[in-house]
Amino acid sequence: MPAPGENLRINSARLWDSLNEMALIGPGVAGGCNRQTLTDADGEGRHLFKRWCEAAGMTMGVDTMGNMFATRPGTDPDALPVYMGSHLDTQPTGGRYDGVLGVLGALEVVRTINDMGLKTKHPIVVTNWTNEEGARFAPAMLASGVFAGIHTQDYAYNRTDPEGKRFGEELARIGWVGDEVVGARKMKAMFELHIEQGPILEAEGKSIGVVTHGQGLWWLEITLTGKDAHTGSTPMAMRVNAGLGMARITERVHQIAMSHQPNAVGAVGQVFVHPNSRNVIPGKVVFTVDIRSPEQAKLDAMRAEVERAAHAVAAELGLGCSIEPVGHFDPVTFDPELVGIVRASAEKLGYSHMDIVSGAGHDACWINRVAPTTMVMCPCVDGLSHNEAEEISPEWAAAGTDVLLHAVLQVAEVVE
Ligand code: HGY
Ligand code: MN
Ligand code: MN
Repeated sequence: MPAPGENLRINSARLWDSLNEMALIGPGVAGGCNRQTLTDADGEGRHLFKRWCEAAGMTMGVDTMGNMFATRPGTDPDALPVYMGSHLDTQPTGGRYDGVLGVLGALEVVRTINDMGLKTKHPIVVTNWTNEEGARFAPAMLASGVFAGIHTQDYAYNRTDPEGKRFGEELARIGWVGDEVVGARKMKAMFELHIEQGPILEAEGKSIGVVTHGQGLWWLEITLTGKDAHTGSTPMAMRVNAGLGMARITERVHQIAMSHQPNAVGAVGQVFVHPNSRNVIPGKVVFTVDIRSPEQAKLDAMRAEVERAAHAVAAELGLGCSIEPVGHFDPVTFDPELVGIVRASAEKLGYSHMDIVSGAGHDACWINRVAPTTMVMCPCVDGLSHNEAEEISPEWAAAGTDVLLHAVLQVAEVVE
């Protein structure tokens, strides 16, 4: 059976409607979303996604990390399935498309295949990975990491959120502990459609990012301990100020990233100040450094320099200093054959495209360890993401999903 022609396209209006309907669950305060993992809103979004998948004739499987797998049967039940998916959880001030486009775009691919009455040899599976963001429970990509054998389930279940709630208990509370053994599923291939979350594709006027690599990441949680004291009556020379230490280290992180340009980034996004009272010198600060590079040597060098700088600042200020890695993956090279299929699909469909390295981490980065994997990206406005003002156009969403459709049909092998 020849591969479907370039006139086969997804239903863009249906996809856009589904994105808008999902965005109503866990709404943000500024037009985006706050559907953090394992909250009631996440549970509600999962139920909606399950209803949609079942209405599209798929059967839903769930594993013990809450990863969701909706299967469209193939003509050969023994053939390894072709997976596609991403994540439905969002940042606390997240956008409507980060992750969600990859899950609902995959659903739209199945809806379109159904509309066309196509059959494929390989089953097709639409996936929602639990806790990709790592905002509530670090690290990011936690459940795909367990699936890929990076983390144990016990480690994951015992991760706690800022209120001390445990991942395993929260997953049970929302009723999404499945019965499948994590990682037991075998894949022919996995595709992840995702917004770029950076400015390159829009700036270059390209509709499709052919993702060849993903940059590596370290999340280093630093705890500085000083001494709570009065901000008014304590002489400057007597202060043991953990807040000052955090400020100096934050500046050093920026300088270290700038010293490794191009292809290096670094920042501090999460800070907990204790006791966080206006007139108390902080005796303890816990903050996470996020450093990334597509180049292994730069990533390793930045980690060493940040740790050296943190201990040096702590010594200057008489602070205690402990550093715990709470997230890490090395730079990723996606499957060249699948990358070629994505590129050829974009060309067949007449979409402008360019090769790109993913700046953000994705579940695909872990699944790449256990199955041939790659990604398809579409632009986002001003490259903005992890911000409620995140925006894409319906045309960009449709272009990325059209490419996903054709790439998946090629790998799943249309039979009639
Ligand atoms: O941190 C990341 O790159 C992703 O958004 N979890
Ligand atoms: Mn994402
Ligand atoms: Mn994200």
